[in-house]
Amino acid sequence: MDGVIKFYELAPSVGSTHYFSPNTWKTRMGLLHKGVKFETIPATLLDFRGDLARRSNQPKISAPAIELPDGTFIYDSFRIAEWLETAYPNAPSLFTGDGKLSSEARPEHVTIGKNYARLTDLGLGASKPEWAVWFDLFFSQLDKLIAGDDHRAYFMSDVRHGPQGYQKLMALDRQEYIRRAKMNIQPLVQVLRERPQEYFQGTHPGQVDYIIFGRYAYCRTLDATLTKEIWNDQGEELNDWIEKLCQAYDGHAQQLFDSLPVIE
Ligand SMILES: N[C@@H](CCC(=O)N[C@@H](CS)C(=O)NCC(=O)O)C(=O)O
Repeated sequence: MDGVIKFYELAPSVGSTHYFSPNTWKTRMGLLHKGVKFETIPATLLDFRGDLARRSNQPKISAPAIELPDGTFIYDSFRIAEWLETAYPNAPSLFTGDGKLSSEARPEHVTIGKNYARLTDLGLGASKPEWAVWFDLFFSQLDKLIAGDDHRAYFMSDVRHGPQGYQKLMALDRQEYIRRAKMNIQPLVQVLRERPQEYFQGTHPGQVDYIIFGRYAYCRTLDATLTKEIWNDQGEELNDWIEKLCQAYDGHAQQLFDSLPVIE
């Protein structure tokens, strides 16, 4: 593809590049996997609701979104992954986990890999409060990142979280959520233990890995100490997998993590 793809990353406030969104991380890793040249453009929640909704002519646009050189917008991390898979056939498949090119992949292999990724995406990869622990547990850290009167008003509003939603999220028993978050991680440790040295997608990383890594990155960008306790300290296998993905693509994720200020 000629020209650079624009990758709209979710920024917590104007001027901040503290990228925390689990969904945008899925796309960031997918773009790197396919070797796509892309330019990161920070956009706040209000930019998505206003400017980007207008320019894309897609009122429900959410983060992540990409804009192709011809002006076409694609949003939703899974839709973007499916698009990348077909638009870049001469790069490794995102769904087979065998390191082979998409053009060489058997369609049924891609379908199975895609179903596995989708199930993970709608499960551990999803952020819905009350069903997933992640959004709730890290909410008070995220709250500290959201700056600017307009952004704070929108972030705290009942439109986003339902009646008294913000107050309820801020008042949670975090210890109970930490316990449940650790339970969520157990299946991951187990799978890696059963298939030593492999990735979730297979012998090579794929969309399933990027979805899980997106969840990790969300935690890591909001609270590094708690993330170590919940993720890295639960098993050597998971710790090794995290390390491999942090160092992948010239240490892209590691560099981003290292550049973040600690949220006090
Ligand atoms: N399933 C979607 C979820 C996207 C999503 O919920 N993005 C959030 C940020 S992490 C968003 O942009 N929300 C817009 C809003 O709340 O106004 C995906 O994977 O792309």
